[in-house]
Amino acid sequence: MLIDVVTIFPEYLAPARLSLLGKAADAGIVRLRVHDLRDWTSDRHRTVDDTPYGGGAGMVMRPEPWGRALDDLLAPAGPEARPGTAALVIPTASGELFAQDTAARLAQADHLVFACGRYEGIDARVAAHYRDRVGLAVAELSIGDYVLAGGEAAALVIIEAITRLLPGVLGNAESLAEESHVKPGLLEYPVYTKPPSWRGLDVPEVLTSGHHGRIAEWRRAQAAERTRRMRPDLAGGGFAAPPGTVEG
Ligand code: 6GU
Repeated sequence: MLIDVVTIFPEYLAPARLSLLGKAADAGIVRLRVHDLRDWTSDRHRTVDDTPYGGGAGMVMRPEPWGRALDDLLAPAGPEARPGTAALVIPTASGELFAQDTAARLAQADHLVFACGRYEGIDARVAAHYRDRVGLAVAELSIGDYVLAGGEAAALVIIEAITRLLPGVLGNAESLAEESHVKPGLLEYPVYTKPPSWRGLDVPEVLTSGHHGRIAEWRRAQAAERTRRMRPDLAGGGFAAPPGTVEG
């Protein structure tokens, strides 16, 4: 998978070179390229933003640098041409909520281009152009109900969630199936390792019993209890109010 990230803060993506994604890159499973949006500006000041039409606070990213950058990255000519499926990901607080199923879907693409906006966001014609005129899959994604200063931190989150799903990236394929949010609506059970007693807290007896049936049943019950306690909105078929909801 080729991942291109366009941002006005290329250094922000440095952590993506570490750990899991770093290993995936070394193994040739992922290629990550980070680009400075200002390389596609044409004025002396390398301007990327302007005041919003209709008024209001803050600045909006102008469409022209984005159009030039995305054209270059999405439709390279000659030997750099890429067959296969590409998608444009635009992290934005006003996007669709990013979740495990979104990660699994995006993990099927062979080319992802992330357009990281700053300020009040990117001129809306950019998403419209690539979705409606170019016919590209365009995903405007939010990573949660809070406001970040830009799309870079969200892009890091989304890239990590996607790349760990690629074949060969995780050492243990089983850990993919077991974890929270893969079994829809169920959080992961609590886990323990050595020592058997730590500061007076003992590992639950069932886990050292060697009885695989009882262990599986205990884990199922713990996962259900934890889900009810931590995420009542997920438990019981998803009809409960989400966390933070004030009832009455
Ligand atoms: Cl993707 N971007 C910004 N700026 N804020 C967010 C977000 C994204 N997801 C949640 N808040």
